Amino acid sequence: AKAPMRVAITGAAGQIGYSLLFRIANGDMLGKDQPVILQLLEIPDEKVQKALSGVMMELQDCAFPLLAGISAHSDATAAFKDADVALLVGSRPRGPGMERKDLLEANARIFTVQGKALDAVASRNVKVLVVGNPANTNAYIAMKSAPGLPSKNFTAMLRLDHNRALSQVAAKVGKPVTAIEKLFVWGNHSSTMYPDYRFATADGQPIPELIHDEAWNRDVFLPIVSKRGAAIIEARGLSSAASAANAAVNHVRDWLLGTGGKWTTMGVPSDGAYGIPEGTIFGFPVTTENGEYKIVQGLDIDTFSREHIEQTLKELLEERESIQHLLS
Ligand code: NAX
Repeated sequence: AKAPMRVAITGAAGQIGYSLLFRIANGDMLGKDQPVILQLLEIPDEKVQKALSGVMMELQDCAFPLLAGISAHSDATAAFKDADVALLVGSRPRGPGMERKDLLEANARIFTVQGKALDAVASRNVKVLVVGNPANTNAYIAMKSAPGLPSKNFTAMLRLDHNRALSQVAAKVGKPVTAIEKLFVWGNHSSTMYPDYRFATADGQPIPELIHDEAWNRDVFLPIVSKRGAAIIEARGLSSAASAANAAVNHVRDWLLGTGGKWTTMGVPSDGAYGIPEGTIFGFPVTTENGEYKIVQGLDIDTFSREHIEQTLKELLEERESIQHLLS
């Protein structure tokens, strides 16, 4: 039997955690033959820790065959000890009267601490996925705070945007999602991200030939994908949780187990591709193999795409600028 893998999850008593932990313990993320140990981190608040203990009781009550251990923590260096995978889900939500800048700063502090803790105690090859918003900038901060770990191991979640785009395109062309390939999303996980189906195919047929409608792309598809999070809050009274957990499972699964040549979307530190400054955590098309991702290179960027890529990059650089003084 395989040795258990250690998965650290922050914000474990939150909404996304309530879906995510059970999917991981069920083997959906690391495979049906891979035992897991869950190392859960939450804020020290007594009520939150109590809620976390309730989630742990439920995990036990599932009697998951692959669940080899669970622990709860309020300290990052304890939670991240020897972690093979770290899912940084917990972050500071926007409170009443809080400016965007305050939010960025509050999160910068959290992700500086957590980056340092990963650097100190996690596996030297820990794979980090940041879900907590602003995800790309938080991932950047964690990466910069962990100089002893490979930068390439710090990623941000664009997969929910990717999956949203995928389901919209599949519905538009009347094919199952499994028929669609080479679709992906550029940029920041925010309303500025840019889903791109110019290279996508459905059962091998180019999507741009099937959807011969620039107005649909611009006036329907882009707004639906970019405002989907808001539409869910409006409908449910709560933000996306099960779909976000599912996207996190998809992201890590593809990263570790490989896409078999297929493209997906990950927020990863730029290698300078497409004019995105090196180190910027940006949504790119990637393929994965043997636990490593590769940015798909050399795609043609037309004027419309360039504008959208520049817009999402600009936002990201502004976010970084506003927290830069907290790094070092
Ligand atoms: P919840 O507020 O339900 O849960 C967050 C949990 O994180 C809380 O229990 C809180 O106590 C905990 N937490 C806060 N600071 C922490 C810290 N320093 N260490 C450990 N735990 C801490 O939010 P939820 O709906 O679960 O969403 C979590 C995050 O995901 C939010 O930042 C949200 O904006 C973000 N999202 C990101 C998405 C993406 O695609 N990248 C999509 C979904 C989601 O909106």
